[in-house]
Amino acid sequence: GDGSGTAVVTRPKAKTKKPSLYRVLLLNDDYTPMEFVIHVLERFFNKNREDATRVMLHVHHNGVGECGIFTYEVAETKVTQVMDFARRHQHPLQCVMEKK
Ligand code: TYC
Repeated sequence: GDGSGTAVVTRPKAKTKKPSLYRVLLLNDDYTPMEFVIHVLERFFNKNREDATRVMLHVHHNGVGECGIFTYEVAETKVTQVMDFARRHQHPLQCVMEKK
């Protein structure tokens, strides 16, 4: 039923394949300002300041960290946006994607 008390007839549905997922990662470097990385995480990955700071510090201390998990097309768009933004600001920040 649908919770409304009415009878709802359902049929088995041919299930389509789930899309492959990709992890988008930021890489540490010695030159990109911490504040710039926080801004990138807020702007392109919709993180609040607290989460953005946590991810940035994780990358700073561990060399790499996850920004999010997306379908291929979205992940590719994020990587391109971040790389273009970093280059425009003349920072060496690297953003990559990997299959989950
Ligand atoms: N290591 C940089 C610094 O000390 C900060 C930084 C953090 C750079 C994360 C890149 O993905 C990065 N200014």
